Amino acid sequence: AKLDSSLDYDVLIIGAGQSGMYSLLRMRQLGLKTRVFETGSGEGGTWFWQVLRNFNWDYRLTETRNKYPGARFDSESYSYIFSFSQELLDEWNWTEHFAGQDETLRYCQYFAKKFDLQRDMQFNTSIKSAHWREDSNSWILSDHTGKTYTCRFLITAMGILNKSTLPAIPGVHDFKGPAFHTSRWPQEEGTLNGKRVGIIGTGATAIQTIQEIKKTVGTLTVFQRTPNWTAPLRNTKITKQEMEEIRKQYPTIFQNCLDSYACFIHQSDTRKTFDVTPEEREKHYEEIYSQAGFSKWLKNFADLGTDREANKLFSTFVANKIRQRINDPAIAEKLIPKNHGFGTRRVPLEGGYYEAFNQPNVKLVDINENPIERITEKGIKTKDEDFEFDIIIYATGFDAVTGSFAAVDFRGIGGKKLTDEWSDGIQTYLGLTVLDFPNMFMIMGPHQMFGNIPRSIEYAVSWVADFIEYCVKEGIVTAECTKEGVDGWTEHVHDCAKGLLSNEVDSWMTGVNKNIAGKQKRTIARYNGPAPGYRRRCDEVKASGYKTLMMVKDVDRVRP
Ligand code: NA7
Repeated sequence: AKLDSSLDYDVLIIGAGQSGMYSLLRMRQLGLKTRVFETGSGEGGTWFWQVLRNFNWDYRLTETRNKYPGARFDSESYSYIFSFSQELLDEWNWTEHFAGQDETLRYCQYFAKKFDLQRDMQFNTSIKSAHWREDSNSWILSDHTGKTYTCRFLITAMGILNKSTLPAIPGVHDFKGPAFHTSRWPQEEGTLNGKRVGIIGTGATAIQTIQEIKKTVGTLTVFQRTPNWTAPLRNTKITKQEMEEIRKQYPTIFQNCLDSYACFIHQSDTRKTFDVTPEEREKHYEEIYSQAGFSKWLKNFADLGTDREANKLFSTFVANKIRQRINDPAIAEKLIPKNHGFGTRRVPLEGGYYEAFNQPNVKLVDINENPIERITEKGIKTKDEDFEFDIIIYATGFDAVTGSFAAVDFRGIGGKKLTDEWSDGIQTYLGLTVLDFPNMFMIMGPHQMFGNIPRSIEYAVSWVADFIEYCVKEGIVTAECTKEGVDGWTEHVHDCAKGLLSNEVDSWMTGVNKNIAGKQKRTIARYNGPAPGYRRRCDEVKASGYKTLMMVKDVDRVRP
């Protein structure tokens, strides 16, 4: 039975990635009539593809996917999955410590199939607007065709990195050959074989791409604006026997993730950099550097991210590792970041990235010295050189965190626009709700804990599901946060960010995207405090019977 027979659905969910899939499962378990809308033609979110219809700049291509060469986890595969079902853990076997995109997508598809999720999913459907209707305590959504759908509760599960951005460079549409963003990769095999390729960007995506395509391109020219600190991923295959061992370790793995600052498997060292002797320090640096995954970042001394001198020491250590791998010292210096310290931006992980620059057919262009003037019909024109390419790749990142919200016309009480609500800075309550947007819950919305995202997703979906269950049981028709709650939470989120070196650096994590007019300045877009603290605060709200939320019961509504 539906909560309200006048509505089409009890719950609507935007997005069929991991957040949307798990939300659907939980809503179904509550017996609620639920539907998921997804722009792409299948489930899996980031690990599938995003937009088929909304092409504007890669219009020459018919089928593209977020499947660039080398796309894979930088987190341990077995920490990047759902933990709630023993059956899932028993059935699924990983073949690599850091799974590639294919394997992760297969996991998402397996998950959807296992719980028969597709029957409540509507693909190739872009939600364009979501408006709150005060008279009926409900949401009305409309899709790209103008079709509308109504519901009591709305869950946004749109992901934090899916609205890709092209560089704001003159002539970006002028190039006559294939030019595409990494997340819209054309699927024809061998696209790059023997070709003259130019790539703009040196973020996590570019690094994964470059180290893979260096093997097949004719020539590769890398346009770098800001070098990133990157360190070896050290990926290996998982044998059957090893997988059995991992399976036995799952409870410990998930507990470690829960206990750690950002939900990762690695525990930070409790010592500070200058608490130990230089010999001990060097030994610890070597040890974590030799390990796989984010160990160099997350198992570092406790003050890596807060103490400038401590950070400088480890940065120098990594710089020397980089120098050892590059033949030309001048190129090595260009690839070593000078204006920010190790770990103050998301640390991309690599396997053979630096060696690409030892290849005679790979060229590094530092665009600070030699700026790009424009994209031309034949390639890229810089101040000093006119490059001709067969293909241009834009590894230029995303309109992160808020981009997917800006793409939908969200209206709350009194027609208030969500973009207006956030125009002077993001404000939320728990990162899960927004003032004057009743019955709307955000999974991986701003001011929420991100870190190891599937861990954060699992928590956020559970919190929201528990709250919706409470509303259903109590006959609550509207639930919303208070101004007081929002102010307190926003202040807390800002407090958590104080003293972190990462907040002194431009990156998508500090809300900066130089290609977007409204994102030139740093903001606090994510929860920077420890994940256990984030969860404790949300748990407290639940334990208090959600006293900090304003709720209206059905009986209140019908009262004269
Ligand atoms: P990122 O990390 O945002 O990287 C984008 C890269 O593109 C970065 O090197 C940018 O340089 C560069 N960029 C962007 N615009 C331009 C222009 N106009 N000119 C030159 N260079 C430009 O995106 P990714 O896709 O690599 O990674 C995003 C996340 O996805 C990643 O953290 C993972 O968690 C998954 P900049 O640094 O801004 O100078």
